[in-house]
Amino acid sequence: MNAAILDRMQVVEGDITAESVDAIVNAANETLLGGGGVDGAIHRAAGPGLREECAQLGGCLPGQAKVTGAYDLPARWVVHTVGPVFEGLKPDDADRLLGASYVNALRAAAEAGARSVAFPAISTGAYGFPQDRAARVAILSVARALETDDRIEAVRFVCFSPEAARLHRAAIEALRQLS
Ligand code: AR6
Repeated sequence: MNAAILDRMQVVEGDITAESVDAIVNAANETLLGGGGVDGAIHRAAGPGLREECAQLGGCLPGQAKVTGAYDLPARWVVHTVGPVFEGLKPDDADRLLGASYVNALRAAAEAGARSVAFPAISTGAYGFPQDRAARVAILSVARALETDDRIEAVRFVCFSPEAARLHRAAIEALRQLS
């Protein structure tokens, strides 16, 4: 992997609702009507306008992504994607769906006009994806998407624990070794 691509990817530990990037990604469910985890935090911080706009969208399938405004959040847009529920899927199928969530969220953000995007660790909470496996899929799928799309200048992986941050940094370093 080209080092210049990896330099557009950054890992931080923190709360994604505080990120002042162009677009933050929400790990939503198929209804897009809010929930727990990062979804709950984003809806609480954005205010009721976000749920009203989401209610017009007709839901979202796993691996797909839809864009809304960001209301009271510092970002300009929220990109809602639905990751896979790990249990019950073949691991390869789960990987493919998780990768699609990252790639489609990135594309939707770019089409809205975003140049910087922040991601949470999609599917690694309620949806039960093993954290290390999810971090490798997240980093590889975003790196490949950035290779062919120069609209997005910076991607930030906003990790909610030191362990998640460590796993994402390790996945970037593993790709750097291949460059
Ligand atoms: N900022 C960044 N990351 C966060 C935050 C935050 N404020 N809060 C939690 N995380 P989850 P999923 C991390 O469960 O697995 C919801 O109810 C968290 O530590 O939020 O995709 C939806 O409505 C974990 O690593 O999302 C769906 O029903 C990661 O975000 C379902 O959960 C994702 O955990 C989606 O499950």
